This record gives sequence, C-alpha cells and structure tokens, in this order.
Amino acid sequence: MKFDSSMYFITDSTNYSEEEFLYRVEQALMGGITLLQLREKDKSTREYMDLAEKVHTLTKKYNVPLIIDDRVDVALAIDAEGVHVGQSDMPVSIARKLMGDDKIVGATTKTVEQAVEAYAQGADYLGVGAIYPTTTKVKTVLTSTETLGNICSAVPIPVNAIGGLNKDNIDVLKGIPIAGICVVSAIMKADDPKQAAVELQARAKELGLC
Ligand code: TZP
Ligand code: MG
Repeated sequence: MKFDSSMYFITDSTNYSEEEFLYRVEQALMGGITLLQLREKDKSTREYMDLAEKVHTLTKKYNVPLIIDDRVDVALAIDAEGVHVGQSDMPVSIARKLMGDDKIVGATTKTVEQAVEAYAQGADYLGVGAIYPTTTKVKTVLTSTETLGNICSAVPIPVNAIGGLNKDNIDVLKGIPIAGICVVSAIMKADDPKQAAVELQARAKELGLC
C-alpha cells in the first residue's frame, strides 16, 4: 500500500477524555499529518479495538492511513492500513505474513543491523530514535544522527526520525535523507494540535526534510 510518512503523528491518549482525544486527533488530521499511528499501552483488547474503530473513522475521512502499534490482531480486526512493531514485539517477518502484502508494516530500529534485518523481513518503513530524550512513556535509548544517516544509507525504504522532536530542534536532521519526522508530544500536547502540525510540517519542508 502506498503511503507518505513525511509528517507521521503517533497518538497518546494518556490524560485525555475520549472526546478530547478524538478532537485532538481530528485537529492533527486537519493540520495535514500524512500518517497516523494509534499507540495504546494500557488498554484491554476490546478498548483498543473500540478506540481504533473510532480513530479509523476519522483517518478515513482525511485519507490518512492508520497504523496500529504493537497489535497485529487489532490491526486486522479493524482493517487498519498497517501495524508497527518494535524490537520486543512480533518479528517483522511474522507480522508481514499475518498482515499480507497489501498492508503497511513498520518497525522500530536503533542500529544498522536491526534496520537491515527489518528490511529483509519485509518492513515498509523504519522508525529510528530516540533522537532527543522524550517525555512520552517508552523504553528507548538515544540514537545518534550519525546512526540515523547510516540507516538511511543501508536500506531503500523510508526512514523516519523520532524522539523529542519539535519545530525548534529538527534542524539537527538537516542533510540526512529521512523520509519524514515522527512526533507524539509536539502535536498531541500542543495547545493547538492543528496549528502545531501545520508549523511542524512547514519547518520540515523549509529544512528539506520532507
Ligand atoms: N519511540 C522512540 S521515541 C518515542 C517512541 C515511540 C516517543 C516519541 O515521543 P515524543 O513525544 O515525540 O518525544
Ligand atoms: Mg511496540
């Protein structure tokens, strides 16, 4: 499936009512995000599915592919456009087999070796980071911009930078051939998520990052 990861938004519903969460997601979509990942760590399977259905209704309205974090079963159950797996989730090869060739399978990689392996197993894109320390709940370590560049050179698929990124610090990525940037807080926690998405994309374009 074709997709554009230039402005990749990952959600975090922590501390928001469902109404506020869905409002923010729609604002981000109106702000021009190109890919959206629903990322839930504490929900039951039923809760994850229910929220995914609602988010999917919104993403379809804006023609933006929906990626489900970690859970191939949830992605398949709601017919999402894709799934994203980390190094401790289902291996990319199995996720690909279960999702089929028409769906998007993304993977988190922090080294060139992991990136080459994920590509070989059928990943469509890679998320690489954390570039900066992050306040989002995640088990991660920092990845240097040098490693990010090396990963871009090592694989022919889109590579997205992630981790602590915002419009005021993405200049550090200038010159690295990433496909786009990936953010949670910079949009999710913004006073105005729509405006935040617009400004982030404008800055990324200005820097030639997407
Ligand atoms: N993987 C590496 S850093 C991160 C993930 C999921 C979280 C990024 O969140 P934020 O708020 O954009 O720093
Ligand atoms: Mg994961």
